[in-house]
Amino acid sequence: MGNYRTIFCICCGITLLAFCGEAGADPGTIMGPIESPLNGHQYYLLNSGLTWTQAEAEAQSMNAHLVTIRSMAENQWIFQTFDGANKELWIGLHEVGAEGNFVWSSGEPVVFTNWGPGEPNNMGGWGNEDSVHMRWPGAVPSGLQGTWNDYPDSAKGDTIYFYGVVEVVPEPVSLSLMLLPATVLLRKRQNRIRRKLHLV
Ligand SMILES: [Ca+2]
Ligand SMILES: [Ca+2]
Repeated sequence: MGNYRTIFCICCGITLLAFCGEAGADPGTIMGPIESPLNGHQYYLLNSGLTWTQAEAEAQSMNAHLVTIRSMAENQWIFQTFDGANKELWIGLHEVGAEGNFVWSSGEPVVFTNWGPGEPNNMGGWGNEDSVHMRWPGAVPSGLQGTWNDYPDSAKGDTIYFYGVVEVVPEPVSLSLMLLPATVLLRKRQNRIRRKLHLV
């Protein structure tokens, strides 16, 4: 009887652990991590229904930001990787302060843009257009796909909901970590010398 009780308790424990593990998973992402061959950074796609501000907050909770795009090659990779299933994508560009002052939420300098014709035009019907998205494959007229548009901080675009793209930039290896093997060797040598001196 005691054995059955023990087995029952173990099974309950395993079930509880599995449940806790599942609850700990991030329910906000629907794709990723996907590593870009262009820069080695990891990318995720957030679930739909988030405004730009909410998507950036979700990215920051992952110790990251909405995606920063530095070249046309990166723009095309993001478009092809995440727009493939007809999605409107939030990117990390947004307007701060004066009209027209667009900055990346990551803090990186703006070295590349891919605005659509006439954009940014700040023509939101529901308020200022201060958040930037990449146009989806279904965008009309043809030719706008993959271009950028400023838009109100809304969960839904003209036709479909937005999905945020999150970029995780790997932490640079710190100098102390790079010097760690040399430090360990030096300490070992010092200890050897101390032991020898002690024997003498
Ligand atoms: Ca604006
Ligand atoms: Ca616009």
